[in-house]
Amino acid sequence: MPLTEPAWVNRVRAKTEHLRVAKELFYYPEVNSTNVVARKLVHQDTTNGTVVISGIQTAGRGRLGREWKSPSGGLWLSIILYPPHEAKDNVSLITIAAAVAVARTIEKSLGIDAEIKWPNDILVEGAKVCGILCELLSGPSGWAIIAGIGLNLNIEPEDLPHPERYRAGSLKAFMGKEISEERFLIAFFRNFNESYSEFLRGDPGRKRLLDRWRKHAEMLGQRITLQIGDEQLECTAKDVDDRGYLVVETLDGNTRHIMAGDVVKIGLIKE
Ligand code: BT5
Repeated sequence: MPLTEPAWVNRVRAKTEHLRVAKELFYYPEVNSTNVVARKLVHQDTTNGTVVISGIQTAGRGRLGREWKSPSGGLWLSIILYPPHEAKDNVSLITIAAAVAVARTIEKSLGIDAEIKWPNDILVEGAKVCGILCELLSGPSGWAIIAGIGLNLNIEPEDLPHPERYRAGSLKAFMGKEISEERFLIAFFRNFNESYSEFLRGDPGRKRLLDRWRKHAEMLGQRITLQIGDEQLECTAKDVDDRGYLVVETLDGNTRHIMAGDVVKIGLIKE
């Protein structure tokens, strides 16, 4: 156990040991990427639901090799899951489960509205406060999914990146005060546990999960642009299907189901 572990980590452990997730929780003051540490733990056959948290990431990763800025004050964590079946086909649904858990935690614990932008962004007032990176890998006990979650909890605005595509935001700035990591994490793990349990319940559970997702997805019904490889697609976001793919209607009236992994960039067209 690192000596530099903050006292709240043990208090979180005490409240999560009965859950499917975060029974086992490893805290590091600094790592390159919690997803990379989680990958090593999968190869050591760590238990289902194990969580890795780090105070700082020196090489945090986003989708498609993009950088994820991870200064101190954020919550950088990875959850290791061994879904019992069809893990390979369900990475998108785990992203949906994680997004629902983050959005519900922000709304229920902090009392502020959170929007989910498919596939993996959580926004508050249009600013990205959380990004999710789910990765699939094969370990000694079969397929594993690593759900990497980056939350700008108590980050100072000057430490946030300023991407040209959208704004980044810190939850502390929206609250106007420091947020308790302990309380936020306990609530998040409970919500994730609930979302993941719905996912495991099969069709009825997944339907409830997708309905919750829809409630936070302000983009539904809006005109959007998608960059899929070299293709630029202008369309209307209609829904998310039972695999977690985005259902869109193209300008010529056709319906397409889009897989997150194929999308390089997604933008909202303001009308
Ligand atoms: C994501 O990628 O949004 C997924 C981010 C996942 C991060 C977690 S932290 C724990 C775990 N360990 C890791 O190494 N990763 C996961 P993407 O949609 O590709 O967004 C990346 C883009 O978001 C970058 O190109 C920047 O423009 C922007 N960005 C970088 N850092 C940010 C931050 N802290 N807050 C908001 N936006 C950020």
